[in-house]
Amino acid sequence: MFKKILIANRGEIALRVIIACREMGIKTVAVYSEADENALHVRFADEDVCIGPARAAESYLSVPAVISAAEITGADAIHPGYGFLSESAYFAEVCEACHIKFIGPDPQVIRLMGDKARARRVMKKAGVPVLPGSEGVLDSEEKALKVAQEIGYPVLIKAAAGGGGRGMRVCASAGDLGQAFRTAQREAEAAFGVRDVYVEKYLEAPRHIEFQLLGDHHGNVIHLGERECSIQRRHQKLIEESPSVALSDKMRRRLGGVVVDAARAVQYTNAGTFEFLMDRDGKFYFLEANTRLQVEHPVTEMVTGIDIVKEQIRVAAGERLMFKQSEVTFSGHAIECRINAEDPDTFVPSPGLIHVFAVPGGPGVRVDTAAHSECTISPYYDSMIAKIIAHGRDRQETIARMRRTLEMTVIEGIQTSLPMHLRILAEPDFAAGKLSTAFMSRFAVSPRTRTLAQAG
Ligand code: MV4
Repeated sequence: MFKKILIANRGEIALRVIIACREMGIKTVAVYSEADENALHVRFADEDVCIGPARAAESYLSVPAVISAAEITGADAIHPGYGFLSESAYFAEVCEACHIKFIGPDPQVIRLMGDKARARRVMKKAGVPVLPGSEGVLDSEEKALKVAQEIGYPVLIKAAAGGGGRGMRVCASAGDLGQAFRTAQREAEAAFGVRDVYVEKYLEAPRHIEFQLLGDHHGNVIHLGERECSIQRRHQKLIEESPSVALSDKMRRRLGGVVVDAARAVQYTNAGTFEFLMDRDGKFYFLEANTRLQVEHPVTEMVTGIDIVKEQIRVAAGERLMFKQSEVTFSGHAIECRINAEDPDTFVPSPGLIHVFAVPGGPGVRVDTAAHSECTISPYYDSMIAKIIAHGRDRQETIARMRRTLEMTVIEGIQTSLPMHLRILAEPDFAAGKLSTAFMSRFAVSPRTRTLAQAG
């Protein structure tokens, strides 16, 4: 087992990894930018190294800075958390070359899943259902037109290097395909430096459901069920839950088996998430795979009782998964609300000093946060302040638990998305489990109050 792990991240996820390491008796190294000198991840790590200025490009995203910190402190592994370097195949390769274990899948698997068109092709071959679409990337409008003709409109043009909603263009008819194709290529080039795009049938208002996977280096792969993440706006998830009301036990077993087989086929190791869209007929289509620990992993931990971060560390060290599929059981229901520092009406980020921060605990409540009273939410990083996770016997009890927790949460000094979460939880459609990626459009900001920052 590792003796010392460097955490190449900040905020709540850095704390989450430190928590797992402490319980496993592993020493920790925090890295931090000049903006994070007083952050809790620095306080709770056994050692800490300042790796650069506030700008992430010069600190948390700097491969030489992070690797140097690991070498200086003698860390034998790096946990990348989410965001930053977590899905960089290059970073994983550099770690390997430096004999530092990267706690995540192998670089080849990260690279495969990073190319969405290739991932789609490989998953289809492995028996995972995908949406009708192109076989791979399309190098001309003519070819795109031909595919669109075959699968029928509307279609979605997606960047092969994209994901998370960046570089996508909906196209309603042949008349606007040329324009959409060229725009998508240009946006892909600008955002990722790669202009490759592919085409898929466009699904209107689907559910977004993802499966959590774990794999070890002994050929074992298991799934930990699904999370429903349909409540999002602008590709930022706001609320996640497990299980999804849209899945029966039978469907979970069936689809879980399909995902596990596909992961085995690509020799997937460590933690991963396979994202699906579900249409109104209950049919599932693979979207993309995320090769990192995800923000919403706690809802899965709450219903399975499995510590995903500890399993990541164990399998990276070459150990076997602690659980067989038959030992994975699901208990109750869990919901996570991501509390952001933002104006609850306009969604504009609201960084600054938090004077008072208090979240009641109580039965079935977990709070993952690096915030505290008199802490500062920096404008340099993402605006998530805390994840509040409620677990209950069933969905109804969980919702009641979440509502009482949010009502009794005090965050003073900055604006937060707490009121928005309470509005969502009060929606009859939410209580009824009638969710889709279009759910949040009912809270649309009127064009008059929209700011320039939001207009994109
Ligand atoms: C889609 C889609 C509809 N049809 N693909 C958005 C993020 C990226 N992972 C893929 N996304 C979508 N792909 C087809 N063929 C709708 C979305 C989508 C979405 C997906 C998941 C969660 C929220 C979303 C919000 C808007 C659009």
